[in-house]
Amino acid sequence: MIETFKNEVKKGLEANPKTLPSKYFYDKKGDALFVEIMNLPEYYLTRSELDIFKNKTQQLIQTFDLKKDTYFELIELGAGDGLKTKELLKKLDSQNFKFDYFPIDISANALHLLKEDLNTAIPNLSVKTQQGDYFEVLDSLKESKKPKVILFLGSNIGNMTDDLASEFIYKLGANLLAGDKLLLGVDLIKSEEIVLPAYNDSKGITAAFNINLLDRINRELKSDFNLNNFKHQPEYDEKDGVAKSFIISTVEQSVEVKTIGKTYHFAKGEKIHTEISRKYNDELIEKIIENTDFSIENKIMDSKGYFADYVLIRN
Ligand code: AVJ
Repeated sequence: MIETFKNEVKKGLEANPKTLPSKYFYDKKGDALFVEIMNLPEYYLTRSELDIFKNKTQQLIQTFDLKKDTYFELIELGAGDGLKTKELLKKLDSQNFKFDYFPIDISANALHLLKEDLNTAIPNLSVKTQQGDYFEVLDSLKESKKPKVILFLGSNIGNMTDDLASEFIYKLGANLLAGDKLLLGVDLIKSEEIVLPAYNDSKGITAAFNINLLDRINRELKSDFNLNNFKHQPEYDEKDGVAKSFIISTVEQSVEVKTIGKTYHFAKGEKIHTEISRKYNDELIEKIIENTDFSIENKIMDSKGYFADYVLIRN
């Protein structure tokens, strides 16, 4: 784990332009900052998808095309606090659907809290928490042959390049049977005035979230990044629909990473690319699933048209 982290940091800091992988945002402090981000007024994504789960639940359920007398499995990739999913679970439960809910997450702690919360909120519900890697868990669930609905919400796929997203969805399909569904929640392409503030909030929480990556490298890889000499900078281009986050070196400086045994030089104004947050439209989604075994069954949007939950069917 720490070896992979070290190798990826080394590779990123030796690349030109420099990069660091966004998956390393999520240590204990990063998790807490992300929870704060989700509650920011500027971060519309969570509220938009919650609007869908609260007010378009019946449409979602209809598209899943489930029989009330057939057991199915509802599997969530990266369940987190389950805020949105709980709305769906409540409706499925009250309409007497028969199913098990399998929340998958890397964080055992998040899963423990989610299970406790759901046990109180929906006592009847069968919650089978699965800690670990998505594909390892899916592989173990393949055996059951029960109809499956997979949830991948929150525009989490947006951190992947389109090629990686295609590959990811293709691999999901390989773990499913014909007729199974994939609910893919994605942020839609919209104007800079709406998107950019979501990644540059006025309280500086997103900045702290981004810069925490350097703090994590300091702590875990024994480096001496001076956090005062770096700043957060988001960029968004409505034409291609990609939001990017950078860390900018505000002065010329050198930083030693002890466990790598190297010193890295930064020019004044030099950028480290840390994240992409892709925004989508129908054309992009169609392109991404083109070489997978899925097709689009339905697209359900929030009332503002900011966010979409695409229901894909495994052919
Ligand atoms: C969790 C990947 C959906 O890209 O919008 C929030 C992460 N980064 N603010 C996103 C994030 C900066 C978020 N996702």
